[in-house]
Amino acid sequence: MDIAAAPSAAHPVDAVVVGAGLSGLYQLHRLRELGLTTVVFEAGDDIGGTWYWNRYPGARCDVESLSYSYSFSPELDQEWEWSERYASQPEILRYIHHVADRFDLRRDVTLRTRVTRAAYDEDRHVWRVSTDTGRTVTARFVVLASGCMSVPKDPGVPGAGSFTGAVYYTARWPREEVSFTGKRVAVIGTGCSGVQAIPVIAEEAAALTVFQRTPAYALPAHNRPLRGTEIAELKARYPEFRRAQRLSRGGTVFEPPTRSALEADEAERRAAYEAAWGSGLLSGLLRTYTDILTDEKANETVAEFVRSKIRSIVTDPATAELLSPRTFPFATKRPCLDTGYYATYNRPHVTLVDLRTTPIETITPRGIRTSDGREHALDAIVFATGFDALTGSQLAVDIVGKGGVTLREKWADGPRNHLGLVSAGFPNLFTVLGPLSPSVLTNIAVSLEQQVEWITDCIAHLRRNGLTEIDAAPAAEADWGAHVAELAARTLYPAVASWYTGANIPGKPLVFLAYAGGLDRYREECDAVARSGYTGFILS
Ligand code: N01
Repeated sequence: MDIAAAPSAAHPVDAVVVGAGLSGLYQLHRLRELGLTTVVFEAGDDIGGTWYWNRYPGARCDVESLSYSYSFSPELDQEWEWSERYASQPEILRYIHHVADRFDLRRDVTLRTRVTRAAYDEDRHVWRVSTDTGRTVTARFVVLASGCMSVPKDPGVPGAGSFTGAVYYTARWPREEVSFTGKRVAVIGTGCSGVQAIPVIAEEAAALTVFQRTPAYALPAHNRPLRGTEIAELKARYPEFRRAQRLSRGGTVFEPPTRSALEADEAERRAAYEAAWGSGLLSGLLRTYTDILTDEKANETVAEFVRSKIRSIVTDPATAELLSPRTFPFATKRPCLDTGYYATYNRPHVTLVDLRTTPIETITPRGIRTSDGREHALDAIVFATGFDALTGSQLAVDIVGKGGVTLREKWADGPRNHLGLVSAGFPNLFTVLGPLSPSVLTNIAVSLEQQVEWITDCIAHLRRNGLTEIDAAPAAEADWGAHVAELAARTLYPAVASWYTGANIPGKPLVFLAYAGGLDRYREECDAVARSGYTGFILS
C-alpha cells in the first residue's frame, strides 16, 4: 500500500482486519464486496499467516489439499491444480499468493506492521487501532483474523540464551535456506510440528537427538502425487462437494459411523482400524466408531492399535515403548499425520531422549544438559514446542473496550464471548477461528469461511438498518460459555492437559477452548441467531 495514501486517524477506514492469512484475506475480499474501505495489517514480511511462518522442513497440511482450500469461488476451484494429496507448505503459500493476486487483495494489505493496541471510542463508536510502525487508524469494525496458533509458546528452557550454536523455532522458520548437513541437531518437542520435521531433518543431519516429553499419536499420511483423473473427477462435482463440506461436522466429507467400538468384536475392530490406518486420513480412526472420543474403553481400543503399529515399525522395543502414548486417550490432543516418523528412530544416527526420566536441566553454550548429568553436544537446536493457542493472538494485542476494560482483564479466568465471535463490552470487534468456536477441531478452511460470511452478513445488516454497533449481551455470553463447556463435557477432551485446554502455557486458565458440537451444529446456531435478528446481541 502507498504510504502517502494510507489511512490515518484523520482519514478513517470502515474496517481493520488483523492478519493476512487465509482468514484475513477472505475477510478483506468479503468486506470489499460490501463496499467497505478496509485495511489489513500483517506483521509478517509477506501474506500467508500460518503458511508464511511455519516453513520448517516437512511442513505440510494434514487435511487433504482438495478439501483444504477456499470454496467461495467456483472459478478458483476449477483453475487451481494441487499436485499432492497433502499439500506442502510452499505449495499452500503459492496458492494463497495466487488467490491474493487473482482477487487483487494485496493493495489493501500493509505488511511488516503489527497491531499493538485497539481502543474503543464509545462516543464515536469507532476503534482506534495502533501499530508498531506508529500508524494509527480509526475504524468502525475490527476483525481479528490473527490465527488460532500464531503466537509461539516460550519453551521456558533454562539457559536457552547461552547456546552458541544455531537456534530455530518451527513456528518462526527463517526464509533463507537452512542446511543441517554434517550438523548435530536437537529437536525439542514431538507434537505435529516436530513429528513432521524430525524425519526430514534426519535425512540431512549427521546426528539427530529428539528430546521428547510426551509422545504423540502419529498416523501415516500416505501422501502421494494426485492423479489427473482424480482431480478431474472432483472438479466435475466440486460444487456438490463444497456443499457437502459446508454441511459436514468437521469440514471434511465422510459417512458418519453408526456403532460403538464396544459392540464390535476384536477381529472386526482390527479390520476397521487397519482400513483407517491405510486410508491416510487424520480422522480415519476417529470415524470408525461413534464413541472413540466419548468412551475411555472404546478409545483405548484405538490407542492400543496405534501402539501396536509403533511396535511393529520401531525395531528397538525400548524406543518403541517410549514412543507409545500412554498418558492421554487417542485424539484428545490433536493426532499427527506423518511421513516416516516412527521409522526414523530405526536410523543409527537418530537418538530419542525421554524427558520424563531425564528432564532438561539447562541449555549450555555447547548443547543440552539433562538431569543424568549428560551434556548432549550440538550444533543446532530446533524448538517445536507449540503455541499459545486460540487466545494468544487476541491477548497479544492491548484491546481496550467499553469503560476502559481490557480484554486481558475480562478474560483473566478464560475467554468469554457469544458464538465465539464477539465478547461483551467489545462491540464491533469480531474474531475468526477464535476461542469457543469450532476452529481447531475442524478443517479450518471451511470454518473460517463460515465465520467470515457470518461477520460480513452481520455488518451488512447493521449498515442496511442504519445501526452503528453490535455487542454481545452478557447473559447470552454466559449461556454460550456454559453451552460450549457442556458440549466439551460429553467428550474425553477436557480431562486432558493439552493446548486445547491451555495447559501447555504456565498460568493460562484451564478451560476447554473450542466448540466441540461440530461445525454443522455451530453453523445452524449462528444462522438461527442471525435469522432471529441477532438474538443474544445488542444492536444500536
Ligand atoms: O505444538 P504442540 P505443535 N520442554 O503443542 C513439547 C497444528 N499443526 O507445533 O506435550 C520439552 O502440539 C510438548 O510436550 P508436552 C496442529 O493442530 C498442524 O507441534 O507439553 N518439551 C509437545 O511435545 C497441532 O496440534 C500441522 O509434554 C516441550 C511439543 O513440544 C498444533 O499445530 C502441523 C517443552 C509441542 O507440541 C500444534 O502443534 C503442525 C519444553 N519446555 C502443527 N515445551 C499440520 O497441518 C513444549 N514441549 C500437519
